[in-house]
Amino acid sequence: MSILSMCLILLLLVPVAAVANEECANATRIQGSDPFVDNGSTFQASEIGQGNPAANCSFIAASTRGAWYLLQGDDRCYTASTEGSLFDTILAVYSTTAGCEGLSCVRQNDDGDSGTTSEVSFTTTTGVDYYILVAGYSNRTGEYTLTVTVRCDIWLLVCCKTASRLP
Ligand SMILES: [Ca+2]
Repeated sequence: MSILSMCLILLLLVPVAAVANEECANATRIQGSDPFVDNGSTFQASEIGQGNPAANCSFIAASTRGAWYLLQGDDRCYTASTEGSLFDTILAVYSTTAGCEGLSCVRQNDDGDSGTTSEVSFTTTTGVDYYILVAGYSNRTGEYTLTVTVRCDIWLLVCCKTASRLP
């Protein structure tokens, strides 16, 4: 057996590091501290796939690979940002009362205020789940930082008027 063959066999035997939250059903729950900060990589994530309800955000394609987060609505406004990420990200936010099959696009953003990372603000309703997808522009993947902050509790009405507009 050649060295090349042995290397190939070894490569096949080494398990590929899966992305734990690459599917909506396995979304990482956003809870605890404000801001909520999480780091990850979409490099090994699988493609969203044809017919996926996530595609009703127009920036998301069947070939999109990303990481999912779940925020339970509480009538407050939130801002999600990928500032600090190491690649050209996209953020998509969905609302649902029927889990991952009932996704409805709330807001999406490609480039926020700082370069090619993304930022979205949105208002939430108690009893509604909000799924946030961290993905890449034109199917790019890489290492990301997601920061979710509660936004303007005191000025809720003003914030929500601004945040409820689709981009
Ligand atoms: Ca971008």
